[in-house]
Amino acid sequence: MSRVVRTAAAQMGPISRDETRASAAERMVALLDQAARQGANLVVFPELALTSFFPRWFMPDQADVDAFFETEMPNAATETLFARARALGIAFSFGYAEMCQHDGKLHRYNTAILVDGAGQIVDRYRKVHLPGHPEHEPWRPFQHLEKRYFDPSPFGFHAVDTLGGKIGQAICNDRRWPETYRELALAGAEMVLIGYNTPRHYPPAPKHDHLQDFHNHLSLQAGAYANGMWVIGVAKAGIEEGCDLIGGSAIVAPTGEIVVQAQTLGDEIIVADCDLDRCAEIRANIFDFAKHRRPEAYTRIAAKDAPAKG
Ligand code: CDT
Repeated sequence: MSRVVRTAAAQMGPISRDETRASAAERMVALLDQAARQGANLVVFPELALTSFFPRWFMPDQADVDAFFETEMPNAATETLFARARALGIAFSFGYAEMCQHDGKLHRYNTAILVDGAGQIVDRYRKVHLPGHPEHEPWRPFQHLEKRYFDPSPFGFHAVDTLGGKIGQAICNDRRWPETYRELALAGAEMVLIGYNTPRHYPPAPKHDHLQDFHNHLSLQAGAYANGMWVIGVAKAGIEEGCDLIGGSAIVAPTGEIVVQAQTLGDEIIVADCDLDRCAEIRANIFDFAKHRRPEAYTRIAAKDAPAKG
């Protein structure tokens, strides 16, 4: 049986601070329709797809922060998106700011969900690697307050059975960490969906600004190759509230090759046929985990202590 997933990366252009969730969702429906016309079975949207990337603003009043969060999903703003995808039988994923209760406490996560072709949420992933800083740092031209506004996920990485294979998710900064891909590969993932919002300017190390696109693809391609899996990287791109976000959404094969890449910094669909059986090209050979992996030599990887210096 064929295990080809015709996958669309649905890059989104900027979302302004005053754009409503309903308007963002309407743009997502338009992208979904375009992907459907190209025969897609899966459409992948970016991180925090319903709002502007709000961690760039210091908001002393928690009520202003909470206004960017969703307390249920689907909700009034997204039910049209869910309904259209269900009618078309298309699976989709997108990121949003999630407020929820568990362990008797209120939590706020940077979350991505995967919805199957029948409209069921089959995976909910909360971001593990939260970048940035917890306090207001007025010297920066813009803030990156994910460490203030979100809880780091206690749930780790996982892969779910859907679309005839095993699919995993990660979010933005996760894609820079080799551990993300290896954890997902060990969970069996054959494809990883990764939305991102990446400013071109990195205030603590501005000399790397010209390398942002390179580091994006370097991470996605290395993760795909070293683990023999498909990686779908999807940007929110363009000048959003004065902040320059990189594009470069890409579908990367298990060989590490970019199969297709976005050409614009706006709303754009790119599509590729992702044959999950191609993972074996790498996993049955150079990265045959059962034959060649040496976990007994990797004990520091999961240890909590800081690594030795020098
Ligand atoms: N959204 C997100 O995780 N962005 C980060 C920006 C750099 S860290 C301040 C990223 O890794 O792309």
